[in-house]
Amino acid sequence: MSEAGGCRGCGSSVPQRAPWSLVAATAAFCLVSATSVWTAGAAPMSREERQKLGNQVLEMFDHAYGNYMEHAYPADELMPLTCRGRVRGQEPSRGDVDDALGKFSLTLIDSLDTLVVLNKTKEFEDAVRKVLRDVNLDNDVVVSVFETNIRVLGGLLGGHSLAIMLKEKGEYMQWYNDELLQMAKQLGYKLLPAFNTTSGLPYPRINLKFGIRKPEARTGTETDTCTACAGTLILEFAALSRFTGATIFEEYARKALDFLWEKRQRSSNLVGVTINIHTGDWVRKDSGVGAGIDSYYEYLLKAYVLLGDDSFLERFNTHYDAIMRYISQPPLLLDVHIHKPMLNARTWMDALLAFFPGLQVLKGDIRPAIETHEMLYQVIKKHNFLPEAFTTDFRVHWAQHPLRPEFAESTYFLYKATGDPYYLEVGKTLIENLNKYARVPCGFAAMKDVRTGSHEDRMDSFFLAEMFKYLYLLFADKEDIIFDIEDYIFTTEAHLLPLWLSTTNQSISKKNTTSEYTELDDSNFDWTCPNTQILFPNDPLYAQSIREPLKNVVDKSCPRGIIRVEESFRSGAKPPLRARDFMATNPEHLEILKKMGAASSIDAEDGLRFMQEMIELSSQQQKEQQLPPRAVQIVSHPFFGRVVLTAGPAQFGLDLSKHKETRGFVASSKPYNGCSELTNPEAVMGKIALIQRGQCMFAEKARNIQNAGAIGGIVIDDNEGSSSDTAPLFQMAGDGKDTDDIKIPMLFLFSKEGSIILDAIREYEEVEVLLSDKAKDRAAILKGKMIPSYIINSNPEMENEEQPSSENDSQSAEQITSSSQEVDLVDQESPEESSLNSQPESLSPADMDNAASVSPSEQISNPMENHETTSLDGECTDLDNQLQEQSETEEDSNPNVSWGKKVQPIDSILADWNEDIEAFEMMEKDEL
Ligand code: DMJ
Repeated sequence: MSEAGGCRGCGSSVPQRAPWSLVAATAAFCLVSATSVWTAGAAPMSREERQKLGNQVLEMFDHAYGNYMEHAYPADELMPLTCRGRVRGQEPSRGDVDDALGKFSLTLIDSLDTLVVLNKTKEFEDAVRKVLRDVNLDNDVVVSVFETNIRVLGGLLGGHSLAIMLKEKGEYMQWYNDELLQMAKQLGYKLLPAFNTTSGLPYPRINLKFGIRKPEARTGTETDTCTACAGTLILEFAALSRFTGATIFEEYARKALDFLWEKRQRSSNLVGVTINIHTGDWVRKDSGVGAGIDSYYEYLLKAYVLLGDDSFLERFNTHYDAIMRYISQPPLLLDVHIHKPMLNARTWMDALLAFFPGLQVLKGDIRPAIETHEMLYQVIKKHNFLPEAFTTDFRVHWAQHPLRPEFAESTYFLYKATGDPYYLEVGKTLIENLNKYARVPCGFAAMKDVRTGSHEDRMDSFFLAEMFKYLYLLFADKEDIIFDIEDYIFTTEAHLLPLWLSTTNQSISKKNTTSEYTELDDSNFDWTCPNTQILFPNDPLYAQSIREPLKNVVDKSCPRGIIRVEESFRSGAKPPLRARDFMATNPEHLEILKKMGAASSIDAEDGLRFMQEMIELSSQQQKEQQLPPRAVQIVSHPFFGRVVLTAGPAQFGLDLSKHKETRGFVASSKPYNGCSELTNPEAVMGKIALIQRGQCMFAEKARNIQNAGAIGGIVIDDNEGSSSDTAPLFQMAGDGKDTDDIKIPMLFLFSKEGSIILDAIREYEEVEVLLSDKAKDRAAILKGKMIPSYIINSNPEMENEEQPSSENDSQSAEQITSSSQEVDLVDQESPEESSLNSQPESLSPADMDNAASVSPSEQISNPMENHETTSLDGECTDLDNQLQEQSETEEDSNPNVSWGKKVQPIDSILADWNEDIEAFEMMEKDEL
């Protein structure tokens, strides 16, 4: 056993585990030395600027939290686009994501300790009272054990930890009597039946009211769970045990961890993504550090820090060695197979792995942390956010981004470890991007597609639990926080648990552990407190020197197949033959092929890899025949670019990815289906015509509106209720003939998105939109423009308010008109090669869908147009793949009627918008 549970050589005057807190909470052990020697590199950021950024974070938090409380509470989450609460059973089911929602005011509970970190003590006190008054943990609803543990149990415990801290300080929370802890205990007992398996691994879901396996429970038939789901309990459960003295929670969590450890793949020391909770067999044998596994590793290391049990550190170290041997291919982290760890299991990475550099800082392994973080930052610079998944050559694989906090988390830890102001600049970029692209009048909206800037109607609770904490702490000085953050450890949801728990109620620490452990050797503590080795000996540019070689790793990356990528990054050695380079006529290639599988095991592995790559490549090529999504952005008052709709492209007409966007007011065509010569050409002339899908070919509609003088067209789906939220991207095929004559851009909107435009016309009459391949920055849309009075006057809310002067009116109206950027039909470049092969639309709607929805094999667009290509001078150009998520639309059968849907009236939305516009204009002035 090491002294004090691993903190060797710590000063004896401090509590037993306090020095570890430096490592746990902020990695300040590095900061102490790093900041004091910092002399060069990224320009230091003044205290004033850091304060300004900290204040910006506070304002953003108020915007998110305030809107949740005003428009969503007591619902679990805010739907920031429709400005109401998300109540399970009252919205179409989104599948597993909804398992986080237990009708227990999730966002409020997840925000509790953030309020204290952000110095909002008064608001914290109010929030705790609300939780005690309103939250019911006994709802008949099936929830995820993992999510409920990290968000709700963690949120209650984090709230309790800071409540008792505040109470002790003597000013706030004087009335508090462990009520949050009592709720946490009640919830803990509700989760325990999930562990009723022979393995001790918990069921993935539980009914809060009825538990598991009773007929009313509607759960308990599952056989599998993810490794992170079973392995991310120990911090909360141990804290609950130690706070309350009820040992059962820690025992159960330990048992699950022991089982996972026993089941690790013994030759690679890796774990798979999913495991059978009854047999312990690995169900998915791929292994990485992202989705499905991430916080299992995190909790092993942090359990050691919090509980001082060497066995956790030993397990973590064993896994960490395996990760660094097989998965880490700096700067990438790539999934491998647990049985064949030299074989990559994927050609892409998921966004959840962005937490890993932060964990590496905690481990004290800074170099790979800096490398991976730098690579991720470059992906962010390219797409504004980290897409849910991206390929090894940094193309978008899954385009959503639900405002995940992992990258901010790692940025914070790296700053603490290096003191390098570069990481402050990174944080500043994150703040700017959130405000520019995700901020909406009623909160912050997840990105549906980082490439187009379109939004999803969701603001997950982790955004408040984690993002604002890490961003605020990044810019804060010690004195900006009312307690010592270094006395706490962050859970995976960034909830704060006090490190003094390590010495409280320790009785269960060693019970029930199934493995024997050898004493840890000194190398485990090389970087612990007090740090005898200076991390950056005489080199304040340490971090920068690691980042430098990776500066252009994303921009200069060319498409790459499945190879051990470290080869191409690390050495000049000739990489193995890649499927996409293979030419059947090349004798050298044929020779290599022959060798594969025959001679050495390396060749055999290359052969397998090659085959796998071939399969991937062919399916990828099929996908690449699809055009990427486009954006319809409403730019007129009161939207000003905030509403971005995901639109389907057309295989004919103006290609918006190659041309300037088209901007214009919209007008409905008559007939609405656009299938014959328009009877209202004067209404659509110079405008973007709205046409309904159906009755004739898309190309025919395009020709009819073009002949009437329209500068673009939007086809709106006639299938009521269809939405880009739930349907794959739809692209409009040509008519099988030459469509070169169609010069205007055409986009497709599903019915839900289409009705947003139609509703806007009903409300405001004049609606101006921008058709483009990617939503434009709102600042650019607004620049130099004022709101014309005729539009302001159309809003009854504003009639009594001060109006702009008449001089301004005429000027602004003119500016708006001239801003419509009409497409010059004569000077257009010739359109892309049109379809050769598309199927004619029939008259039946079902057949029409078949004709127009483009399955990969039916695609007929110019492949060069859609492929990621390498130009002659070696520069890579990027046209990303598209992949749309599909979600279920099944209804929850048990809507809780008392949780009424809160629909915000349009005029109150408008009032909010107006406030927001003012704020935005102020921001703009500030920027100027
Ligand atoms: C959070 O709920 C936690 O950080 C979890 O461990 C992983 N994912 C989300 C945020 O992305």
